[in-house]
Amino acid sequence: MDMRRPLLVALVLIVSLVFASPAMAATTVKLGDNFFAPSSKTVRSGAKVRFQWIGNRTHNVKKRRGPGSGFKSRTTSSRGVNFAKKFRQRGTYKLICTIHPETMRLTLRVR
Ligand SMILES: [Cu+2]
Repeated sequence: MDMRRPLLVALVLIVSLVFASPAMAATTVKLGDNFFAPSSKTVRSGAKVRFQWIGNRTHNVKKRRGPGSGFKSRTTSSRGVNFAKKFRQRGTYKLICTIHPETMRLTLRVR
């Protein structure tokens, strides 16, 4: 009997459980020129939010309002995921790009 098969089945089961769990789910918010997409999002407590730069201009992510201590990403024009954060405390977070605070606003609800 091939002993690798049950191991493979167990591995697939573990991987699918991890990805199916809402608390472990990752959400991606894009930073374009000059907007957040989406501009409002609801996630579950414990969710990880990845911030992906897709534009050409310089942006950042800074907490303006919301539970817990403040945070701010680096300011960069480099494309890709430049910032990621787990949100555990429930509430409404107002996030902005300090370079474009009039147009780049994100409302993140953690429930
Ligand atoms: Cu910006």
